Amino acid sequence: MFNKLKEKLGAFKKTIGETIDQKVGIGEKAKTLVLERELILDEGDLEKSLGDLEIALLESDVAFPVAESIIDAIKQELIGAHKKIGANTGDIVETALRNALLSVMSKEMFDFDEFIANAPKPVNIVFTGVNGTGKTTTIAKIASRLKENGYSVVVASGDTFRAGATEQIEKHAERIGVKLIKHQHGGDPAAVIYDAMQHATAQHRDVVLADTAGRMHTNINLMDQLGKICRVTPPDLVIFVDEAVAGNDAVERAREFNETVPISGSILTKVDMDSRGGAAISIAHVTGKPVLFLGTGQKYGDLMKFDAEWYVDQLF
Ligand SMILES: Nc1nc2c(ncn2[C@@H]2O[C@H](COP(=O)(O)OP(=O)(O)OP(=O)(O)O)[C@@H](O)[C@H]2O)c(=O)[nH]1
Ligand SMILES: [Mg+2]
Repeated sequence: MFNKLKEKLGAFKKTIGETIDQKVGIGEKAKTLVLERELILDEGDLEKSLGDLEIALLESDVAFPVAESIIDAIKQELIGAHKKIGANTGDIVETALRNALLSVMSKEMFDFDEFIANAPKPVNIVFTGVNGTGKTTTIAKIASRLKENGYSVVVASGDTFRAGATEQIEKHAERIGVKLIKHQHGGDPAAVIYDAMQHATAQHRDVVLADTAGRMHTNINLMDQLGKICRVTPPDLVIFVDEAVAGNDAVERAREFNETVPISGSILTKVDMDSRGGAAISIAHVTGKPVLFLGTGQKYGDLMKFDAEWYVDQLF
C-alpha cells in the first residue's frame, strides 16, 4: 500500500541525510559549528532535497498547496534549528518529515467510534460524493460494522435519481439485516432522509445512514439539492466519499463539496487498487477534517479505520 510515496520519501531521507552527514563532516574538520555536537542547517543545504521532495509529493497525488505546506513545515523544523548530532541523521530527517505530514493532516481529528458512542441518538450521517466512488458500498460496510458493534441501524435510500439505486441498497440492507427507508424513483431525497429520521426516532434506533445520488461538484442544481437535504434534516456528520485512485481530482472535489455542505470527514475507497497514497494527505488538508476510513475491497469487511499516525508509519 502507498508504495510509490513510500519509495520517494525514502529517497528524500537518504539524500538529505547525506547532506547533513556532509555538513557534519565539514564541521568536524573545521571544529566550528559542531562544538557542542550541534549543527545549524541553512536553506541552501536543503534546497535541492526539498525541491526533489516537492516533485515527489506532487507525483504521488499530493496537491500543490499541500506539498508547499509540507515543505514549509519541514523547513521550519530543520532550517536554523540547532540540531543535536546524534548517531543517526536519518532520525532528524524522518522526525521532521513525520511531523510535517501529521501537521498538514490532523486538523480537527475526531474518532468515529467515540463520536457514535457519545452522540445523541439517532445519529444522522449523510454520505456524499461524485458518481461511482463507492458511497453505497461504503454505507453497507459501515452499516455492517455498526451492527457488529451492537448499534441499531436504519439506511435511507436518498438516491432517488439513478435507476436501480434503491434496489442496490435494498439488497445490501436485506443481506446485513437492517431497516431500509425508501420512496419511489424520482422522489425528493430530503423527504426520504426525513422519514428515516422520524422512523429511527420513533423506533429508538441508533444511527441513520443516508445514501445520496452521485453528483458532479460542477452540477449547480444537484449541489443545491444536497444543500437542501442538509437543511431539512441537519446531519450530525457529512461524510465525503471518494476513491484514492482519483488522486488530485478527488482533492478538488473535496474542496467543492466542502463549500456546499461542510464535510465532517472523508472516506477514501479503492485503496486496494493502484493508489499513490497522496490523496489522503491532501483531502484531509483541504477539508481540514480527518480521513475516517479506507475502503480496501468490495466485501463488507474491507473497511479499515484510518489513523494519521498509522498512515505516516506506513510511509516509512
Ligand atoms: N476494489 C474496490 N471496489 C470498490 C470499493 N468500494 C466500492 N467499490 C466498487 O465500486 C463500484 C461503485 O460502488 P458504489 O457503491 O455503487 O458507488 P456509488 O458512489 O454509490 O455510485 P453512484 O451511486 O452511482 O454514484 C462497485 O463496483 C463497488 O463494488 C473498494 O474499496 N475497493
Ligand atoms: Mg450509490
